[in-house]
Amino acid sequence: MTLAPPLTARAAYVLRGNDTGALVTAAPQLYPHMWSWDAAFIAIGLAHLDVGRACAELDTLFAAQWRGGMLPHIVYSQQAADYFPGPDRWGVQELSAQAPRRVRTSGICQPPVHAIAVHRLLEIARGRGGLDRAVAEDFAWRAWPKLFAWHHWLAEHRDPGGEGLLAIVHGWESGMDNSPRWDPAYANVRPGPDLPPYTRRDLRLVEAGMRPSDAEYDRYLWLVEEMRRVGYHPGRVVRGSSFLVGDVFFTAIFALACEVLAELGEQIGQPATMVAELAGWAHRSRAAVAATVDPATGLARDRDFRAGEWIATRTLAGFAPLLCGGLEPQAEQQLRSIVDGSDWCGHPDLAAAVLPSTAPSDPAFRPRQYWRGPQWPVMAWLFSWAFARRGWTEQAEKQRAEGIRLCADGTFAEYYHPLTGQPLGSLDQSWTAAVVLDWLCYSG
Ligand code: 9WN
Repeated sequence: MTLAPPLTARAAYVLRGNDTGALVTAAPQLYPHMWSWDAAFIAIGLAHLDVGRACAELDTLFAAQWRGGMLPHIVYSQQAADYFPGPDRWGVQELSAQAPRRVRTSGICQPPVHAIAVHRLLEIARGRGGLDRAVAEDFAWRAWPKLFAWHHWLAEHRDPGGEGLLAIVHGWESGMDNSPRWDPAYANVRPGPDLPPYTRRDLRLVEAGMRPSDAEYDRYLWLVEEMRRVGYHPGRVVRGSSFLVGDVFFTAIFALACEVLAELGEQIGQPATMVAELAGWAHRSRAAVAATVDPATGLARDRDFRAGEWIATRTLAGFAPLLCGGLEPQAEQQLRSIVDGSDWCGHPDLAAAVLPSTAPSDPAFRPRQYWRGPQWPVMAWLFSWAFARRGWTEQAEKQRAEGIRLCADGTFAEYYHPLTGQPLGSLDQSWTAAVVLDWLCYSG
C-alpha cells in the first residue's frame, strides 16, 4: 500500500515542479508563463520553502514593469511555450515605448495584490529570522518604490470618474475573465470584420464547457486590437476602449494594498509624502467601493462606465467592501452575515463552505464554467487573509479550514465544482498550491 504524501509536501512539489528556474509558471500546460497576480500568491507559497526564491519571483515581475509603472498581466517565459495569445499578438514592444525592452509582456494589467504578497512574505521571513529575515527586508526596501510606481500608475490612469472607482479595459484585467459581471459590458463590444484570425490553444487542454466561448474570445481579442491601434497609450486606451468598467473588486484590492503599502513604507522609513499619498488613494477608493453598494441586496456592484449603468450580478465581488472596509457598521455586519447565509457559504448543497464565484441561486450560476460558479481556492485565501486582518478571527478561520478541505484531494485544481467538489480546469495550478501551503504553514 502506498501512502499519499501529506498535502504540504504535495503543494511544495507542485511549486517546485512548475519552477522553470527563471519563473514559476501559473500552471504546467495551460498557463506556461508568469501571470501578475498569480506571481504574488506564488511568492507567498514560495516564502515557506525558500525566501530568496520568493523574492526572486517578484523581482522577475518587477523586471517586466512598464516605464510608466504598470505591472503587466503576463510576463512571457523565455522558453518556447504554447499559449494563446502569445507576445506577438500583443506586439507591445513594437507599438509602445513604455513596454520593457528585455522581456516580452502582454499590454494590460491584473489586480494589484502585490503589496499584500510582500507584506506576507516579510511576515513569514521575520518569523523564520536570521538570513531569511535580512533577505526579505532588503527585498522589501527594493520593492517598495516599484510598488509605489504601480499604484501611482493606477491612481493616475485608471480612475476615469475621479472618485476612486478604478476601471478595467478588459475582462482579463479583473482576473475573473468570463464572470457574468462582464456580460453586459461585453455585449457592447462588437468585433470588426478586420479582427485578425487566431487559433485558441486552451481548448486542446481543457473541456470546452469549462472555458469561455468562441464568441467571448472574439471580444477579448477585439479589445486587444483596439489597444494595439492606440499603441497602448494609457489615456487613449481608457478614452477609446469599447469596454470600460469600474471594477469594484479590483478597487477594493487597490484600497487594501495601498493601506498595506503605506504601513510598510512607514515601517521602513519611506518618504512621508509618498506614504500620505498612498493613504489618500486608500481612503478615496474605500469610499468609492462603499458607494457602489446596492441598497436592495447589500452587495457591492461594478459600474459600466460606457453604458452609465450599475452591474448587479451576484458574484463574490459583491463582498469587496469586506476586503477594504469603509461601510457603516450595520451595513458591514449585514454583508458579513450574507457571506455565511444560505445563498453563499451556508448554501446547503455546497461541498465546501467557501464563496463560490457566482451565487448558486443566481440565474447566471454555472457550476462547471470557469468564473461563472466554481470555487477558487485563491479567492478563499484572499478573504480569509483580509478577515483575519480585520480581526474577524472566526470567519477567517472558517474560510481557511474549508479552503483546505476543498483542496484536500491534492490535485491543486485551478477551480472546483461547488456542488460536488470535483477538481476542474488545470491541475497542479501554482497559486492553488501556494495558498494551501500558506494555510497549512499558517502562523497567525
Ligand atoms: C487569461 C493564470 C490566469 C489567472 C486568471 C484566470 C486565467 C487567463 C486565461 O488564468 O486567465 O489571463 O487564459 O484564461 O482567469 O485569473 O491569472 O492562472
